[in-house]
Amino acid sequence: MHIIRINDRLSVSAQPDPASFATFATQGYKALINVRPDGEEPGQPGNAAEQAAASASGLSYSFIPVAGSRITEADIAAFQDAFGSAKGPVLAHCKSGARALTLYVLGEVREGRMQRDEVEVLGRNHGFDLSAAVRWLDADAARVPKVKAWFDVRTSSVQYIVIDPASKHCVIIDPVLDFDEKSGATGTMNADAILAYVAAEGLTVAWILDTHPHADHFSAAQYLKGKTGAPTATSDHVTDVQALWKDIYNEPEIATDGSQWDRLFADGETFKVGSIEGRVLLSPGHTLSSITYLVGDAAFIHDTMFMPDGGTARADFPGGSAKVLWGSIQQILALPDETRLFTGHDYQPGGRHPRWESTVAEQRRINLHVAGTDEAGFVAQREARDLTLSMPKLLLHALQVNIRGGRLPARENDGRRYLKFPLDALEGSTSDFRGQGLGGL
Ligand SMILES: N[C@@H](CCC(=O)N[C@@H](CS)C(=O)NCC(=O)O)C(=O)O
Ligand SMILES: [Fe+2]
Repeated sequence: MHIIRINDRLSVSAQPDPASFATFATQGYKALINVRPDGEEPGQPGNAAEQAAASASGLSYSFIPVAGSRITEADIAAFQDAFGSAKGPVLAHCKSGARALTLYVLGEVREGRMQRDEVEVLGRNHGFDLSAAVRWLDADAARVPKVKAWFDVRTSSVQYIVIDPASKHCVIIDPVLDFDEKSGATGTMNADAILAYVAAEGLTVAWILDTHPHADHFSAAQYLKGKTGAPTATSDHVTDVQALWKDIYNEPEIATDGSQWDRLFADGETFKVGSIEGRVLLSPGHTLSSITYLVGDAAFIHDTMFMPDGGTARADFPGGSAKVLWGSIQQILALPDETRLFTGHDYQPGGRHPRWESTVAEQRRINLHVAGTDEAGFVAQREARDLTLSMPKLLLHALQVNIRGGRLPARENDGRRYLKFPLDALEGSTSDFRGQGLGGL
């Protein structure tokens, strides 16, 4: 296996033997980046073996598995992060070295340290054909709308800004209001990062959109409305979710008419992001009021499908249905093959870095829960899996904020806000007291 030195900081290679990692460390390498999905060919050592060998040799290790045809912005950012935080020279590998070098040059061009026209020359100088990297850059430059994503590590949520470059109008989708359940502290770090981007890029926020009442985090829609003046919107079916949870919380003062949002979208309704049309598709199953936003060729599919290696969302919350979810997924998969699909969560299967963008064609072909099955098979598998999942740790915290459109409960006479938890109220949910059922006190 031949190591190709690209510059002082980076070398690339074909698949190394983990037994040589200790030698790499003595040669001065500090970090190893494995860009190769497991199982590409027989005999490949794989992530777990490489991680163990790297750790035994004192090398830092990152797993950024990509197939050449499916590189996304998240992969490029993950490579730049791993490369940028390395304490010295980095050895990045895939099968031949080409994908590792491709991820590197795409990041360098996007961050302005290299020109598009230098890419193929650099490749040729080291024996690689980087024409696919140039095609990726050209396709990316032509993509409308532009999509910028933020991954929230605490809740594994993905928040988006969708931009019409011509008018600089944008929409914000599924922003997170930070919450630490141990201390009861709320925070606006995620939302403020979005606001900073809006300001730096000179964007006008046209809409603040929620795809569904989230069960694992608070929505920052109200906070962002206060800061930008932009209207908020969600599905008109949110009233059904409000009615359901108002009873669970026994909170008679919560309005269940959706008046907490500026607009409620019916299935098929449209809105504008500058000159680009956005369309709403009702996508229930995960919740009663889940919707997909289709903006140009980009669909924000939230908790229907995750990345293909993560499968699909659970369907066991109050009002959820695996059968209904299957129908919503089929509707998304009927969009044109090249439609970009942006998911709402990524739980990083196998410990890979966070990813959130796929295409209809990819999901149809390889989604873990969808490809090669039918409705009955999907429903059986989904329901069986849901029986094994605990409720999200913030379910009871989050719903009482999110059915109020992201408003925290009103301050009480001491000036503080309080959350309220019903005990033994979620009939049929899987509790961590598995097999012992809900309490009967
Ligand atoms: N461990 C997470 C689980 C969150 C969760 O249940 N997420 C939903 C989407 S809101 C889901 O579909 N999860 C699928 C899965 O965990 O397989 C938490 O406690 O917050
Ligand atoms: Fe969800």
